[in-house]
Amino acid sequence: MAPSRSATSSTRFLLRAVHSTAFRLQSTPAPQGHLPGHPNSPFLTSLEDSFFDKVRANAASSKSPDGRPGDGIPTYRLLDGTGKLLEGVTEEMIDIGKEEAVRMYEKMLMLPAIDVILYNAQRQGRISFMMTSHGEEGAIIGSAAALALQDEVFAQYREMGVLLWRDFPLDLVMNQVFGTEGDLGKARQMPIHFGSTKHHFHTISSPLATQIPQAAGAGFALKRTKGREDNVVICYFGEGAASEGDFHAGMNLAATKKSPVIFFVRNNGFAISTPASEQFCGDGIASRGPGYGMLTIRVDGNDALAVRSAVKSAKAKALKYHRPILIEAMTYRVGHHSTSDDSSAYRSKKAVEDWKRIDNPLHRMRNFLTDRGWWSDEREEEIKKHYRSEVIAAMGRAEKRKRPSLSSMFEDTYAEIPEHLQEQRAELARLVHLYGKSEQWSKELPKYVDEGKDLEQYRRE
Ligand SMILES: Cc1ncc(C[n+]2csc(CCOP(=O)(O)OP(=O)(O)O)c2C)c(N)n1
Ligand SMILES: [Mg+2]
Repeated sequence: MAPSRSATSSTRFLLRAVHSTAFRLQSTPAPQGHLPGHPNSPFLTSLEDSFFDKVRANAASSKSPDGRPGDGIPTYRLLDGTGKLLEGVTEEMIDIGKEEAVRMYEKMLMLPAIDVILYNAQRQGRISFMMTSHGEEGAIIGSAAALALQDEVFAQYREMGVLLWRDFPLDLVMNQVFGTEGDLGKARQMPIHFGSTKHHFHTISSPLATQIPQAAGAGFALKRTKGREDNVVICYFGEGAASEGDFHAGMNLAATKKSPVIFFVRNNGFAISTPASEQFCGDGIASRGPGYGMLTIRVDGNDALAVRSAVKSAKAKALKYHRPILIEAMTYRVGHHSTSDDSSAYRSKKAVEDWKRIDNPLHRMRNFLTDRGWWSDEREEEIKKHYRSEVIAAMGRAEKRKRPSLSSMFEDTYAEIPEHLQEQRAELARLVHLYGKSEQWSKELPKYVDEGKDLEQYRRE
């Protein structure tokens, strides 16, 4: 019987792990790690050499003996798998001081602190839905740290860290997730579908890839707006979303309109249960960049410093040359897709544990800081405790707040409420009037501001 896919891939994984350990012992103390789906991608530490915008026909046809895509597109990284600078990497290349590096790591730690508590809150039935960022902390915070606070963000859903980097308050995180009257979006979105004008973070939409053409348009608008010439758009999406038609529409629009947009694809190995190996046939998503005439770079998404420097450089190039840039960040989705998913149905728990050990973005950043004397075990404990109590306190506050008033759900889309919405509002008013005192409704209504009484004025009979 043919071995199952997971058995085959875990065998491959083990072989690679053994090979890389043996290699390390024999020749170099710097573990190179590997990347999901692209174990043969060579690592580059030169930023300039890592950008490309031409299809290299001869490279594309080379295959390794077992059919994997040969050397493929290289991956830019600065740190090795343990957080040590790779050979030849200078201070100038990392270009970061203590304050910013520590802040990056602290924000990276804040993500799992929130994720663990909200994931459990969903399991306890306190919120309806949750998506975590486990494993992608380096890609998200590294990219956020490279940008100005006014650069416009179009996110997919796994990028709460960008808001945290921009000091989006924990209370607003909780108000959104719990759908309270304090939510900026008035509780009209599913949990984790954030949006904040003040933080230049455009509201997340559930339909995949819709943000890509929107980002292309926003980039074009930025270019035409006086005073915004120094800003870019960053558009995040998963490698799965890159299979949507909107990906093509957005990439082509941005390229032809020369919009200053950084398309940041998080290649985390999965679109829910579908592994990247079954989603597309090319060399990742980076291989598509030259097809759009787009300057492109593949970066180790678990190396927060490499991500930061790639995004900084991408921004500079987008502004200097008036063109969009594609960044493919290679990472791994450690958590389940969402709370509606159980990933043990399609990947082994052991494979996840192995990926967590190799190239872990949190460990690498912690070691980097510790080696410089910028971090200590005591500080680690202290900040983790601090986050835990802050997150729990903010959750407690949100849980006590009311939901927005029932009548507010009909507002804000139109300046004047059109007749069909007025009819629906009158119907809700009728139902609340009729059933409001029933056992179930009388328990539910007090959870809303005005307890449904605000609707009475709209009753038509
Ligand atoms: C147009 C559309 N099709 C399907 C879905 C269902 N769906 C939600 S997330 C997802 C997978 C996305 O994978 P990827 O883009 O790689 O992001 P990741 O979850 O890995 O971060 C799918 C298929 C959707 N939301 N929208
Ligand atoms: Mg994915």
